[in-house]
Order: sequence, then structure tokens, then C-alpha cells
Amino acid sequence: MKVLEGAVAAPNARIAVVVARFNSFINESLLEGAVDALKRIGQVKDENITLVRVPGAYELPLVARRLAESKKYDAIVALGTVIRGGTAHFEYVAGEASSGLGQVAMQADIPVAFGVLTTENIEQAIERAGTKAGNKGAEAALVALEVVNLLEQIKSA
Ligand code: INI
Repeated sequence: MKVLEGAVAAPNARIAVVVARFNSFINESLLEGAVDALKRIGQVKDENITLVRVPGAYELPLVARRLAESKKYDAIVALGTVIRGGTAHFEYVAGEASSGLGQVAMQADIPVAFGVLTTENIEQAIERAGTKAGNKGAEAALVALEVVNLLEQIKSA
């Protein structure tokens, strides 16, 4: 049986990390987790990581698309936090971020990891940004590297 499964270390990978400023106190922890995971676990070189800041999660897909189209990156890690408020705004922002980033991955044919928290409240976001529920930024970064390696394996299988 042939099994294709990507490793996590990707020393030659070129990664763009796109992070939203909205809810920045959470997003900076996601970013810290993502960069730590890329470098320490993924062995990605500092000079091969590009950080891009955008206003909010709604802007992630367009900017991710431009980055993907530049062909300068093997994967994109998108980071943001959408916290439910009293209106339907949450649904629109979270929905666009999610479906937009998915579309970018499919159109550009590179991994676009979804490191966007969509939570009911601030506590849930804090829990997922480096406290008791781990760090979703780090998880997204590692997923991006694994899929980069998996796609490479599929190509050469
Ligand atoms: N952007 C976020 O990243 N998270 C949010 O929770 C959020 N809320 O709730 O409003 C948010 N809004 C801004 C949005 O991403 C856009 O920047 C804005 O609508 C302009 O396009």
C-alpha cells in the first residue's frame, strides 16, 4: 500500500503569514504561535517568512489571493479573530473570511491555512490563542507546512 502523508518540517518553504489588526491583542498571540511553529518545528528560515498585515478578517481573502498569485509563496497562513457581537456582522465577516480563503486555495492551488478564530466571546478566543486550548495560529502554520509537503509528494509519486 502506498501512503502519501506530508511531514511537518519544510526547511525550504516560503510562507506568507497574513494577520488582521482587528482584535490585535488576540491575533498577536496567534502570530507569535505561528512564527514559532514555522521556525522551531517546521525549520522554515526567517528570511523565507513574509508577514503581511491587513485591517480585519474580511480583508484576508483578497490579500491572500494577491500573495498567492505572486507565485512567491508555497503556502499562506491567514490569522484573525472574529468574535460574535449583538448583530449579524459576525456572520458576514466570518463567512467571507472562511469561504474567501477557501476559494483562494482552490484557485491558486496552494495551501491557505485557516487560522481565523470564530468565537462566541473573548474568553473562547483567549483560550485558543496560546492558553488552555492551544494556539490555533501554530496549528494553522503546521497544517500549511504539512500540506506543502504532501502536495510535493503527490507531484513526485
Ligand atoms: N474584523 C475582524 O477581524 N474581527 C471582527 O470580529 C470584526 N467585527 O466583529 O466587526 C471585524 N470587522 C472588520 C472587518 O473585518 C473589516 O475590516 C471591515 O468590515 C471593513 O471591510
